[in-house]
Parts: sequence; C-alpha cells; structure tokens
Amino acid sequence: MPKWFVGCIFCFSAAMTSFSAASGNGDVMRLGLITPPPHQWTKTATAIAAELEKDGFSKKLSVFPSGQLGNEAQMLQLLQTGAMDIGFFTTSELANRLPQFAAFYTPYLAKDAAHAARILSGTVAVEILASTRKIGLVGLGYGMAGMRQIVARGQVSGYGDLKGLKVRVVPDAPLTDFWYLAGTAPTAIPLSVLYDAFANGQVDAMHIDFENTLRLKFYQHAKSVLYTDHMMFPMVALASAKSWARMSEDDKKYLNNVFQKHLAVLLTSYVTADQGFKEKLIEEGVNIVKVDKDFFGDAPDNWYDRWSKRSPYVQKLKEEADSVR
Ligand code: 3HB
Repeated sequence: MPKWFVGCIFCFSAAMTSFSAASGNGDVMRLGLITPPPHQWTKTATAIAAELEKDGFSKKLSVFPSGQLGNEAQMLQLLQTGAMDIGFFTTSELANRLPQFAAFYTPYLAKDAAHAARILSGTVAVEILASTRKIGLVGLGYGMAGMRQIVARGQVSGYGDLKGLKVRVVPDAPLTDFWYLAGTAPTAIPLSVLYDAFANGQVDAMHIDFENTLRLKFYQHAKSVLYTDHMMFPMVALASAKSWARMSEDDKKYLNNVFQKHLAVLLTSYVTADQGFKEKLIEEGVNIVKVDKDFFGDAPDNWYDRWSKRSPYVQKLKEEADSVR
C-alpha cells in the first residue's frame, strides 16, 4: 500500500480534531479532496492556498487531501451544511444526485484529453455546473483527471475477455451501468483502497487513468494495460453555498478569479501530462495495448440509448462535444 495512504489512516483522526477545532473559525477555509499529495488535483489545491497567502487574502485555505475529511459522499454533506467550505470532487456523487452529470459518462464523448478540456470549457458544461445550486453548492469550475483506461490482472486482449470480470468503478449509476452493459460485474472501490483490492484479487480489472496506474503502481499487478481512452474524467470544484453567502462580494470575486486561473492550468496540464504518464509507464516496461471503440461491442451505443432518455444533457453535451472535436 502506498505510504501516503498508510499515513492517511493515522492522520484521519488528527485531521478531524484540527477540523473541529477550526470549525467556526471564519479566518480558515477548509478544502477537502480524495486525492493523495502527489496527485495533480492536490498540487492545484496547494498552489491556490499558496497564492491566497502570498496575496495576503483575509482567509487562510487549509487543504485536506487523501479523504482526510471523509469520502466524497461525506464531504458533499459537509459542504451542504457549511461545515466544509470548498471541495474538489469527481462527478460520482454529483451524478447520483443530479441527472445532468450523467452526460460526462457518455462513452467516447471525448477523443482525448485535449478534447475533454474543450468540452469542459464549453457552455453546456457551465450549465451542468450551475445545476449544483439546486443542492446547496456553488460551482467554481472544472478541472479533470486523465482519460480512463483499463488495467487488468490477467490477459485481456478482446471484448470477450472482459465478460464476467469484476471491474472496479467509482460508485455511481451511469458508470456502473456502462460496465454492466459491457458484460462485467462492476464493483465500487474507492481510490484510497484500490491498490490492495487489486493486489489481492478483490477486483480483476479497473477503470482508471495512466496517472494513478503509474503513481500508485497498479501496473505491478497487471498483465494487461489497455489504452482505451473510453471516458473523460472531470473534476468539479465546489464551494458550500452557506459559506459562500457569508463572504463579501469582493472576496467572492477574488476567489472565483484565483480558482478559475488555477483550474484552467490544471485542465490544460492534462493534455500533455496524460501522455507523459503513459510514456513513463512504457519506460517502466509496461506493455500498453491500444484498442478502439469496437472493443466494447454494443455497450457504448446501448449506454447512449438508455441514458439519453434519462437526461437531456447526454444529447446536449454530445452535440457540443462533436462541434469542438
Ligand atoms: C478514481 O479513479 O477514483 C480517481 C482518479 C483520479 C482522481 C480522483 C479519483 O485521478
């Protein structure tokens, strides 16, 4: 298990103690996220905190990585109650609450990370972000992680090889459904415990990016790494509507600007970083096999038929994605 996750188990209660001590202290804003310190999302959060400090902003931003404030479901609740101020989230918990977010799971919506960044900078993505107001949140913008790939313990070279495999997913309905349609047994496993789950065979394969495959060393237990680019993976920066309402207009404007600036850097950084992580894996001796959409048989089209009926944003986002291809 990677060192930062082991450390995290011990630091969880310490973090919660300092968290409660800090609660009610209007000079400190708490930003929670699930990624470990070396991950690009955490680096972005830390860079934002440093910029606020350098600018002499009236509030300090404390960053709690590795799920120190809880998992995403718990952190979302903290945001809604105003007990946490800001969070960087995957779309997982949001898609379970707001059907608009299902659109980001459209298989092969983005052809690569550069295209994904353009989709996330478009007007439909902004409308989707605004829907978070309905559940007591304020959307600050999007970042993203690398495109999704498949890492498997055994030999997987064709569609048939996926059948019946336990595939790790993040816990939400649109993604789980995709993997059902692909004939697998989707199994929700959070990133923090994925290394052990994969190493001990609790799952046979995972829906993951090159970044974590490299950093968390999933490749060490993999016979197959498939370069599928089958889905994009947005990050959503959210503020608590309750803490936001307590801020002055000037502070909101300043924070919005700082977040937008750093999120734009994060978005574009993945355009090169995603390829960079793939190349580093190759340097580590990993055999990466490119497969195309046919690999998944009818699953992508079946997913689209089903989910475009459930959320009009599936079609809306697809149309915009096609226009910026
Ligand atoms: C994930 O696969 O659960 C995940 C990956 C990331 C960032 C956050 C979550 O790169």
